[in-house]
Amino acid sequence: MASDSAQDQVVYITTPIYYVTAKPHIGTTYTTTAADALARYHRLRGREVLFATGSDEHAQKVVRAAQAAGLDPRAFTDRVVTAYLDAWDRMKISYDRFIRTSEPEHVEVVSHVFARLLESGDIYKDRYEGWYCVPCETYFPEDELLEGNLCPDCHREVEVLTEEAYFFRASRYSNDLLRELEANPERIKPDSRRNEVLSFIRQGLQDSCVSRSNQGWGVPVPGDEEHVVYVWFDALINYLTVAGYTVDDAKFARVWPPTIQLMGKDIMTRFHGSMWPAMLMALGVELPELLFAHGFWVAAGGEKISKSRGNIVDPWDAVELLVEESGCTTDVAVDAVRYYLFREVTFGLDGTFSSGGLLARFNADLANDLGNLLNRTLPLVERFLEGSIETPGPGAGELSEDVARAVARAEEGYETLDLRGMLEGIWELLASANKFVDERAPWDLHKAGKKVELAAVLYDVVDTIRVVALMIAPVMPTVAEEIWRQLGLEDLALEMRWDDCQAGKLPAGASVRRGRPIFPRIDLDRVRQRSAARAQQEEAARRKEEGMISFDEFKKMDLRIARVVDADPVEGADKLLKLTVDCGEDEPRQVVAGIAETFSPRELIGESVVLVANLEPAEIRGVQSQGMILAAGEKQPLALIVPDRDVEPGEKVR
Ligand code: ME8
Repeated sequence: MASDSAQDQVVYITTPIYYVTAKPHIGTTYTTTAADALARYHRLRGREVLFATGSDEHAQKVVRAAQAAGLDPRAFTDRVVTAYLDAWDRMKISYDRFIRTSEPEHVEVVSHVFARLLESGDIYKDRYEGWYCVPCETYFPEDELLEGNLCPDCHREVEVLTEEAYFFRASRYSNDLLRELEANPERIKPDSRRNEVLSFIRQGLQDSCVSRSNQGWGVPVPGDEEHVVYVWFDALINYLTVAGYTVDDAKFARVWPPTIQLMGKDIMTRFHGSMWPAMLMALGVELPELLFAHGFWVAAGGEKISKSRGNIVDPWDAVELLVEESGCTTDVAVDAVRYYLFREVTFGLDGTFSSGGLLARFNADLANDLGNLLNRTLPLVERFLEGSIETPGPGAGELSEDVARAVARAEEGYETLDLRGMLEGIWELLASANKFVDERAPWDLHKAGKKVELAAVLYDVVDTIRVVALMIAPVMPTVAEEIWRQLGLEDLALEMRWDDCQAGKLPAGASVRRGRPIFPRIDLDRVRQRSAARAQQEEAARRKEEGMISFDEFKKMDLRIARVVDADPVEGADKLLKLTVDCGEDEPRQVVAGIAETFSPRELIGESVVLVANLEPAEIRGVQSQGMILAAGEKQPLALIVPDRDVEPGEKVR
């Protein structure tokens, strides 16, 4: 971590650069929002931050997605990148740099790196044959494939690819890298991921193929235009480009090495944990201070959520759900989703995304704990202190210890990426503050005329809310600003600074400005009822699709016992008989039945059968038919459906 004393050093935070095949999903949003929260935290501390994210554009799957959309790759990537920028804007992602691998500056750096490694012998030309997964853009050794030659990651079929190619001599750095990582346990986190990386490297790093044949998309290999640089090699270099590598030495000196490189766990071991540091070693460049891999969000049922599997969960759906159910603003809903992502699951472990869980947390943590403290306190300040907070007399500072504990935990959480622990600490403080209001009962102090004590209690509570606003600001920037405004701190032009995360720093003279509740409570019963109704509708639709009918639909059928009183062939139709049946009505009916091949008219007369009595009348071969006789047999009638004992004609069948 860049220390405060290293004034010049920039806190450099990266997310992976994302494949621009579709819009962001919960996974990419997770990484990016986490990076954003960290970037905001460090800025709040007054540190200079370079927070970079971007787009990984030279993948084969991008070319295929472009083809499917009927666009050339450039036009296609332009379009998807716009969708990313828009999504990051809406999710309040405060990146300083959005890098596209198609940028001329990046292309230049990639060419430079490649040429340099060719020169040093760290890249060489050879033939390659291997199992390649096209959707994952990765070669896999045979022993890693799943049965049936399936990709171990996306479970699709892999192909054998043979080509002349360039190789990166990763094997040369295997031992050095292992030694380096073993000596620095803080470089890769969490420990579970670090152990995976270490055991991967202990098997010995293999030289890896870092070029593909040039199909017109990608960075050409310098001096050999028949090849382009492999998309992963190209993509990892983005982190160097952003830092000004080879193009701005002064900047590079200030920015490098990255302070925190965030990613999902699937791209740690093979890429960020081994190929990437080996590349840096080959270039003689310092390794990143921290590589951190978070876990995966899974959909209910344990399935991985990912683009290549097609089960995308759009974070924007979650935002819209909150707006719809609670009536909060879109910006507040964005903050609530951000909060949910870090509160629900320990950063580094897997989690299950559930809209029920999201709504429940909105009510319990945001509307009740945080919203309630604010909404109950401001009216007390208005009523008892004429809306204005002054420097308190003796007796204030009762919550100081709780504040200090939460701040220490939040600081540690932000620094070590324990985002959940950080939020838990803040929520413990909120619980203490709510309890403090209950116990000190400002309304009673007012009644008893204890003015000094009353002012001290309200000062402590408002001051605590101020510190909470500061501490949650990196995760919930809009909410923090709104609280700042309602506390009257915006009017005082008080800047948000982490250094003010201490009890007693609330300046005198703030006039509170009560607003609409930030988190309107959600009626969870109503949500449950509606979702039960929706589930029922969906079930009914599914049944319909499967050919099922409801009981009501069945009840519409008027089935009755009918006695055949007469039966005749239909002229010119071998299969048809014209029956006259008594079904208990005043007049017998005439029914045409396709049973002539199995039954003779004579054997039918006097027989009791089942009639569909409310079938629309029809004319069959010029003969009127008022109903249908039931028979078994799909292609041809095998048997008539008859009652097993005497029943009067007209009796209902049900
Ligand atoms: O990997 N839960 O790009 P990408 C949590 N271009 N995280 C998830 C997830 C889930 N369900 N699904 C995906 C690439 N992720 C490369 C990176 S960097 C030099 C090149 C995470 O668009 C995943 O781990 O496939 C990764 O961090 C990102 O989202 C997906 O990125």
